[in-house]
Amino acid sequence: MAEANFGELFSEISELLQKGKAKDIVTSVQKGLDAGASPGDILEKALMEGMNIVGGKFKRNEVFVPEVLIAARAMNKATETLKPHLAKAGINPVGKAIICTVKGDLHDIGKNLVRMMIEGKGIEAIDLGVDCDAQKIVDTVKETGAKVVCLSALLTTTMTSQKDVIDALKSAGIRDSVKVMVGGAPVTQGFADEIGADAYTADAASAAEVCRTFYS
Ligand code: B1M
Repeated sequence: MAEANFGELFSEISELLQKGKAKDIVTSVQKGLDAGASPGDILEKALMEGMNIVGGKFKRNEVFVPEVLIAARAMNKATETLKPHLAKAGINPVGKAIICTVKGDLHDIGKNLVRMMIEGKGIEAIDLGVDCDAQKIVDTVKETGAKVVCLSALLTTTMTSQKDVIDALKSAGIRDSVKVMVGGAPVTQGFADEIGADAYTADAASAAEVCRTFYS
């Protein structure tokens, strides 16, 4: 497929995502990869583009939770297909990082993207999933010796759970042994400073870059 034609394929992928066609989207993503489209472009110009359209419709009450959920499932299927291409696994990981979506929050697409990107930097990601309790993070830091904790929050009501994790690390006496990175749509640099996080980044690629600096 000629480079110029990827635009058409990206629109097709975006539409499949908006319709939640998980099976078809995997086929189209694979088609793009086979034709030489960059995995990063498929992610940003097709998948994230489609998810932003869904997000806008959700905001304007043009679609509702079930539609968003099936779009999210399609997004997760598509990103799983992209994963090996985005994350060229390092043979010897440079270190471990814990990643999760914080307590009360079920959004996992951004968190999964951050995980894939940090894995692409040769870091072993310990994914604790969504709705993750602060104590579970403390326990996992102690068990694994992970150097970095990556916290994702998508709701204004759950970003405060990022502070709870920092407080729990302090109470356990291990705050200084880890770097805490925060992110997610409502999170800002100002909020990160306020809660005493070590880093804030706006997107998954920057998160991976900053995360990697903590292992040098
Ligand atoms: Co929800 N939702 N949702 N939702 N949802 C939002 C976040 C919302 C903005 C929609 C809206 O109103 N426009 C709104 C939040 C409003 C607010 O608090 N400010 C909202 C709401 C209100 C809710 C519910 C309360 C709805 C309800 O039930 N009435 C409910 C809450 C459930 C809960 O968590 N307890 C809810 C539920 C859901 C679904 C389950 C239906 C589904 C999630 C499915 C899933 O994740 N498996 C869903 C979805 C899909 C969305 C939208 C449409 C898309 C989110 C997404 O995945 N974006 C979203 C609207 C939107 O964002 N346009 C919305 C794509 C993803 C790649 O972006 O996660 O932002 P994002 O990640 C980015 C960056 O933020 C960053 O990197 C990524 C890009 O590179 N990033 C980090 C993320 N984590 C990072 C960590 C880092 C660094 C960067 O360092 C550690």
